[in-house]
Amino acid sequence: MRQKKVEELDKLVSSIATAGDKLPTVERRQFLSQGLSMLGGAAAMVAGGTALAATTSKYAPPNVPPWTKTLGQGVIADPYGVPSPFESNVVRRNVPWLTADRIASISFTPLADLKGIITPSGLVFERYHAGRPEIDPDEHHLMIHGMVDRPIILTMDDLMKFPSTSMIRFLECPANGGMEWRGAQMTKLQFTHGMLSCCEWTGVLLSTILAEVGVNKGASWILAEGADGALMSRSIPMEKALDDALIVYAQNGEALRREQGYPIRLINPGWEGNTCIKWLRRLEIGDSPYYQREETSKYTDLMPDGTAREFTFVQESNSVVTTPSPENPLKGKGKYWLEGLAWSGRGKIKAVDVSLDGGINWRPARLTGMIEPRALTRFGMEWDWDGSPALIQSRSIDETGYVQPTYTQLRAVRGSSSIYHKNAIHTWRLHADGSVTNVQIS
Ligand SMILES: Nc1nc2c(c(=O)[nH]1)N[C@H]1C(S)=C(S)[C@@H](COP(=O)(O)O)O[C@H]1N2
Ligand SMILES: [Mo]
Repeated sequence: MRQKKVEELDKLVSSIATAGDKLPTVERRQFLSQGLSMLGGAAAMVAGGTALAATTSKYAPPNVPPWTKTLGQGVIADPYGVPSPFESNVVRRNVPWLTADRIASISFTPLADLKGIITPSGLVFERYHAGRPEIDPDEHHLMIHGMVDRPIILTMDDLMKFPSTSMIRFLECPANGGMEWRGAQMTKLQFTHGMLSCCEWTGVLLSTILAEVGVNKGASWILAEGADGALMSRSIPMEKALDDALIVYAQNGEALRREQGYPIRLINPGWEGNTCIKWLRRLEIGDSPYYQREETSKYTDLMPDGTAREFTFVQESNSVVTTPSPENPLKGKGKYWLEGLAWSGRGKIKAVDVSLDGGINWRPARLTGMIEPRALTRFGMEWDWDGSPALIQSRSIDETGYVQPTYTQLRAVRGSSSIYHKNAIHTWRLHADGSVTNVQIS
């Protein structure tokens, strides 16, 4: 194993050109390393080999806290349950300078605070092109027409009569991380990777509906259109429609949230979130793409030779460490559970490696919990932090053998003018005081 000293690691932190002229200083990278001051305070005790912080609470055993001496709240204090007030920091947030208003905008999932792989419905990121419409399901319809034998208009009641299925799949905006690509360095994990969520989606396979209407020979594309003011629409290839595209009416066990497209949306598992049309009102079956705004002037990838790639549907494999992260700094040296999320639009995650020295040495992490195709997958690693600065990275490998690229590898193919589909290996710089900042290593 090659060894690297802290000072040498510093050299690895490349200074990428900040296209940040347009970006406020607060979100720019922090260039300077912090002093190597050791962390004071926090007495530690060792239990079962793990260093645990000594509690100073007056309610620690054997003392009895007040909530044990009184009766608690009765049932239905909250007819619809809400998180503890002590969790009030766990909320969606936006980046005000990113969009002109909150109508055509995006909010980000607080990934640093989440556990497991399911994103609670109230924390799923929101992306609107014309705001969130309020739709009465009794007044909502889904029209299916074009190259079909039996065009139909379905009510929501009609839709419920078809066989239903459920799948846990991630949803990611292809612009996730796009600001990093352009040189801005967001200060939090919520903003570097938070255009990402994972839910159990329930509904009717699009293939079931297509069988009902009878697709004509030669039909190869489907236009999916939303009922919002943007009439957001995308062209979906027939292969995806016949594979796993789902018309979704429920999310994490209850009706789809308004933010996610109530009463129905399309989910194209593993594909860019933009194709997952919300408030779905129309499916037109045709024999060529429809070249809508969101697949021509937007959501295409400008390549180094000046051409633009279109229809880059798949979200390639990606990963990020969630602890430590800017939101989850370390509190003194000792044992930790380093963990993160990995995902691939092509299937299951096969392995995740973690580096603590900016990509020089790698060691395998453990995949924990459920491993579903095209779903967020948890990884973790036991780690005894000796208190020295580190450059923490994760690298995912999916079941197709695809390995998450470095920035150098990604830019070699894609150049520097892209926004969408940034899946380069991410680096957190852990400082001696346990704080974590966002840096870029080429
Ligand atoms: N009708 C409609 N569908 C839409 C959008 C929209 O603005 N209108 N935004 C798209 C984009 S760009 C993304 S990334 C996803 C986001 O889904 P979410 O808001 O449920 O996270 O929805 C897509 N579907
Ligand atoms: Mo998006």
